[in-house]
Amino acid sequence: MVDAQQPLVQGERSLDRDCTTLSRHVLQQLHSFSADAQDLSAIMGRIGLAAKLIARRLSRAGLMENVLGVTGDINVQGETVKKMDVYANEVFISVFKQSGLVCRLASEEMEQPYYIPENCPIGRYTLLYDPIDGSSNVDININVGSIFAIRQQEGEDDGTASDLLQNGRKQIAAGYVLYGPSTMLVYSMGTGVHAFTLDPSLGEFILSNENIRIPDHGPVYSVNEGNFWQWEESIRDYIRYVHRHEGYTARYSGALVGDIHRILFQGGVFLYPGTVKKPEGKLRLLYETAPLAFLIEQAGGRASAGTQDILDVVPNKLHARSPLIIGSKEDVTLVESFIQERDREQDERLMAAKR
Ligand code: FBP
Repeated sequence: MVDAQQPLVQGERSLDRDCTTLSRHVLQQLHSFSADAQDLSAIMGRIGLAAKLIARRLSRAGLMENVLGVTGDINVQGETVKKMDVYANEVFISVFKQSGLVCRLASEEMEQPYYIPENCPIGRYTLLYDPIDGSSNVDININVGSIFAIRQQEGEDDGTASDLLQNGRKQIAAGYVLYGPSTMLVYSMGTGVHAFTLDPSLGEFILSNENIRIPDHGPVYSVNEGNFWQWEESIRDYIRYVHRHEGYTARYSGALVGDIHRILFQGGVFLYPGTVKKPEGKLRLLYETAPLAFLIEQAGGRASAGTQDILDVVPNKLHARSPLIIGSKEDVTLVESFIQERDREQDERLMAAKR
């Protein structure tokens, strides 16, 4: 007779771990088998299925016709669309059809939210996602990712999805998938950050890291220094500082998810600042910066737009952008201190000019 209180022996421990799938872990996190908990567990299960389908396509892309390259279209972001962007976007829509779970899907690749009529109004959840993050890496087989967030629909939707234009604290879950040497899914339901690794032999995401904590400081700074001359002086000051101080190392993969994954485990800071021409920067708030801010804050880190936390930024439109400074709390605070210093100097100059 097995005594459940007895510590699991090695065999049983690995068996128990092997059985800790994503959907089961969500129920454990929510400490409930309620209808809502079952729905969220099912939603995470479907995100896992989308990730498996995309990982399979990426792993064989080089051997298949018509999978890599561009479609010739320009998306709502003004960017050239990759064939993998379209495939991955459709995968996320397909896995939620006939689910009764998600009524709306809002994506980097779609100007307006996509409604799944058979899921509305019963499905009160909205999935916001970037189907392929790091698109510039896709055709050269370097790591890419998917980013997702789940929000609850508030009130009736008149077709504008205006209830989505709220700050990131309205997210009830968020995470990313990293398509790297192994495929990993990292998520949070607001109760810590947990990572799963896809076991191809099982076809299941299995728990590999639980309650991940980001170091308070790390050596990595991750930024596209090619934009140096387009930045505000404050950001240039920070980069000059890391150039002049021991203990810093530059890492920039071209895929936000890959850079955030490194910083989550090793510490450091990722920056995509605004530029003089585009002060709001490049990255999108609702399906890139806010989901990652939710995750990193849950891991004990910080995410800033420069003068306020990313999770407090209210989008003025579905594809709103925001500057991003994210990672270890000491490093994010250090970058902010350069911005505050410049703002203080500017205020002093303005005051002096008024006298
Ligand atoms: P996509 O979602 O279109 O790939 O854009 C986001 C992104 O590729 C991030 O993953 C990455 O950090 C950044 O843009 C790279 O931008 P840049 O080439 O300007 O450095």
